Amino acid sequence: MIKKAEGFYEYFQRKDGSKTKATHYCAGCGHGIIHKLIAEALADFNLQDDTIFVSPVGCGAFCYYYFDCGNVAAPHGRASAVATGLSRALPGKVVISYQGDGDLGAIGFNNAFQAANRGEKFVCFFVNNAIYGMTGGQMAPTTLPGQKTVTSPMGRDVATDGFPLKVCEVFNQLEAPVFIERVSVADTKRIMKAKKAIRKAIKIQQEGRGYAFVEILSPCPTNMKIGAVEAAQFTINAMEATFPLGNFRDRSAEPPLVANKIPQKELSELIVGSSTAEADTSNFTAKEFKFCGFGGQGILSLGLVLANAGNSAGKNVSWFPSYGPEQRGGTASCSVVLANQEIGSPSVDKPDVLVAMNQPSLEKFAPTVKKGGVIIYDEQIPVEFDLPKDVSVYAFPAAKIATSKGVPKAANTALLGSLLALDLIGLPEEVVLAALADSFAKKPALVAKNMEIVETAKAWMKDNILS
Ligand SMILES: Cc1ncc(C[n+]2csc(CCOP(=O)(O)OP(=O)(O)O)c2C)c(N)n1
Repeated sequence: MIKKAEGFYEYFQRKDGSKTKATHYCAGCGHGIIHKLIAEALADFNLQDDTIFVSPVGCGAFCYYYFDCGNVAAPHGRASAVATGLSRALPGKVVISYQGDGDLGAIGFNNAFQAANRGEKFVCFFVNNAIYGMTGGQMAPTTLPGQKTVTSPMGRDVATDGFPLKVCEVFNQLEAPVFIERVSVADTKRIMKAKKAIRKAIKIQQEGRGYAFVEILSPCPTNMKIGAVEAAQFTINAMEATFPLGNFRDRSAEPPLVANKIPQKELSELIVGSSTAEADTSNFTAKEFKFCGFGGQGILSLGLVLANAGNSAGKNVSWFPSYGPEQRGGTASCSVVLANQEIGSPSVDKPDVLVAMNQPSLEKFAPTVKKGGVIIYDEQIPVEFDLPKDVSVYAFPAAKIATSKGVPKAANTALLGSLLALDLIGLPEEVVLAALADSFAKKPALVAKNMEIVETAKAWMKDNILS
């Protein structure tokens, strides 16, 4: 029966809010047919409420106007990366990445290739029309040798433009994909085969079996500047010579690949700093720190001491360094999170505590500190800007204390002492000091001096701030 697929919305919205029953695709274009095959499958498998469809940039950019399921729009070339995130965050859901040959084969190739190589659990529908459609008919990675486009007016020259990218053949070299097939929607017989492959790939998702890839050859009469019948003929006669149809792989009946299990002990040896401590389930408020200064001031090591201390105390921890382009002297910062619960992002945009060792970093990060948070900076930093009013700010003589103890480079250790004095870490002091001592494992002679600096810093805080 010829009717609109039930997986579509009843009316298709447009940008201006108006509604229509027609798609935006040109006559003779394959996108509409492919949409219909997918929409039918989603409805037939009762999957609409469990599917997230990732629209690309390209002619398929408006998929979210058509498919009555969850929808997310990805930037150009990033649909496979977005699909990776969605499928990992929402296990058990069906995730569909829909991408053109410009989108997947050019700007997004590495994203798509790596997702396939990792065997992410989503299906990628790759619409190969041998041209950039939406932008007006430029040469795509899949443009055929000799094919004229607006950017290859003399025809694609393989000597300068390379050969058409055969994505199925490339992906077929990878271990992880479960299903790879190339189909076409250029005539009815081919559409029936495409329908089967599309349904199979979606079923594989429904069953959680792994990565599926379906390349669909699709006519683009508008950009090829030919009629719909000729475009279909071109797709069959010319495109199939370069992109032969067929199934490359179907491992859907085989048991899923299982990662080599690494014994727990070895794993903890592999992951630097992995803890054998019992997970802490006590009442602990997650804390986010930002340490910043010049490269070489020990900012990253200071963050690492905190992260290692948290690790020994059974917390979830993250330590996320950020370097300027220079090796020494450039700005460096690191974000540290200590939490009982799993850490969503290691990047700290709004720290509870900011420790700043140079002026540019203090100026940059001070406004980001959470209301009610704390800023500690070296008192030698000239402050020629307003510091936030709704946080506690301490100008602390870190460099002075370290220098007075004969180790000017240990200002970072003095700052650790100030954090302990103000009880900003929330971990037992002995755990923090043990992590500090560990950080000098290769220079044990420095441990005692650094402990002394911590004590002096704490004493200064007690005498000058806390008394
Ligand atoms: C980062 C970025 N680069 C370039 C573009 C321009 N752009 C939009 S769609 C497109 C190519 C689309 O071609 P294809 O993926 O083959 O899809 P089709 O339109 O043919 O279906 C390009 C280059 C963009 N939107 N964003």
